[in-house]
Amino acid sequence: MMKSALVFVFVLIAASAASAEEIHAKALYYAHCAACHGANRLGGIGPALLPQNLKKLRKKKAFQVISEGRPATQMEGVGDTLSKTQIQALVDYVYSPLGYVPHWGKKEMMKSWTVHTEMHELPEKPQFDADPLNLFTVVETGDHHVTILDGDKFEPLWRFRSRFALHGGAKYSPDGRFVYLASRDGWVSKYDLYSLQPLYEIRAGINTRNIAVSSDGKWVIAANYLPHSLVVLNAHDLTPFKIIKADNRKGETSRVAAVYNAPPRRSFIAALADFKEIWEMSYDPEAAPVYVGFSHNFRKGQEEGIVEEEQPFARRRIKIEENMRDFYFDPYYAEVMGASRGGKGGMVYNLDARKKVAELDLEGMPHLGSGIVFDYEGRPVMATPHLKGDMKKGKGTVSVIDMETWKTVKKIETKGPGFFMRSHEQTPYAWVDVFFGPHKDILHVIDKKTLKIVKDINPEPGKVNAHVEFTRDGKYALVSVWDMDGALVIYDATTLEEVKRLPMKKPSGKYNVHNKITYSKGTSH
Ligand code: DHE
Repeated sequence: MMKSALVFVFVLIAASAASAEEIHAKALYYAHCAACHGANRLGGIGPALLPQNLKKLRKKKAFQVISEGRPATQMEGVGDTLSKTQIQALVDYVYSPLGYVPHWGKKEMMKSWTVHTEMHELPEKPQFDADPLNLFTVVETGDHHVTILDGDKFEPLWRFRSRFALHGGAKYSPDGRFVYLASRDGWVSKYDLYSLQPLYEIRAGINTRNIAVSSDGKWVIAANYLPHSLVVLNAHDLTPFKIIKADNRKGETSRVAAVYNAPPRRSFIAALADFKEIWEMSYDPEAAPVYVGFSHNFRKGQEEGIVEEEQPFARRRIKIEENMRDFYFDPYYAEVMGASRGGKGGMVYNLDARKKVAELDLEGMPHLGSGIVFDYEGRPVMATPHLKGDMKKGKGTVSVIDMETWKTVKKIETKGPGFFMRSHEQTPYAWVDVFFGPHKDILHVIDKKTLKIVKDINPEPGKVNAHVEFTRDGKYALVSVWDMDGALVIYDATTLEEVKRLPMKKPSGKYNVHNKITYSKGTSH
């Protein structure tokens, strides 16, 4: 009681410039929310309550959660204690920007570091009969759980509670034994797929975009919106190795849009959301130095000195003409295709020459991150759905681009904008969902030889049916019924007939171990 009174006084003094409503909302926040969600809304045992972290939660729903709580969690409702006006004040407060970029250093990270089981305690072999390379990690966003699925029998091996709001693809160690997952709240978690248990967790950021794992299995890197940073973790136990501030030479900072592993280059590539730059950061022990300029001594005429950025993970900056929102690599990781933030087109940069080599006819927000590659008429092409289209009329596009000439081969008309696309080397078809609009329940099956839609599949009419992933051999396609009362529906990838249905809670992405670690051309990386 004493403590909350003191905090209240502190808030009043600290917020002297704020309006009466803001002070009131802050005081309510300190009294009812801060213990779990952190004094500065940065998160604690509960998720961070910042506009960036609440993007997926409508204000109306937030009002309901604050009033009634969340079932099966520690979140209790305050509907009996607070008035509707007070609850609305809390909603408005948590959706208001923080106004500064919070600090999240090694000390804060290490405070969150959690050890469930140590690496040296693990068995050598899988503790089950299933093919460990044909497992799927299925993220169920409905109740924040993850299912590890046997990809031969389509039976769950393990279901566990995940961190709040996982986002982005599951990433595996190069041998497929360990899976790494990231939450929008910045938590990175490592699990052992042989013994089906959690190992380590750490909060690498306040608002995280995605993670990538190096090809030597030594590093995990997280791209953050908050704070403006990339964080390199030791893949072994997830302890922080290096924090790379996302700054330019003028001292300005940027959000990091995404980071990916580039296997042949032995480096990570990141796109900066607020700078016209892409960065390449090498983890190759033989990496050449990255020169950043001359020392001040040289300029004063005293002593010549070239300044290098410390390796590993020194940043090689590639200047680009427009900020990249989303990107994709050619199969050799020599070139990077980017979609501009304005949604007006695309560009290709050569990572060695550090130059633009082509422009792409890619209007309408292509979702490059979910692009796939396959051979068409003897040439590699890349296919990507577009997030923009005519939702009301049910019109969308999949663009198919020749990866040698960078010309558009075909724009396939779809029944609405799609989010995810998938194929497999062993299947003649590419599958794309229609995530938005009146046909959101349909998935188009496209013949890779003719680039024509040959069938529409509708696993559950009226619901969003989306995101496909193939089994290791490409014989089965797994589709999500994206609903609280949802399912994972398994199709024979040749006959296109349903073979099994498993009930799940809003399953979003699913990731096959083999397809991911071999960087299959039909799946995301
Ligand atoms: Fe995602 C992957 C960014 C909204 C579900 N999404 C990714 C990746 C990025 C990204 C950078 C690649 C991560 C990786 O695998 O390494 N997503 C964005 C956005 O900028 C966007 C449009 C806005 C935002 O809120 O961040 C966005 N994404 C969504 C959603 O609304 C989705 C549908 C539901 C959700 O869970 O938030 C969603 N994104 C996904 C999924 C993947 C993903 C399922 C993994 C795809 C894969 O197959 O690899």
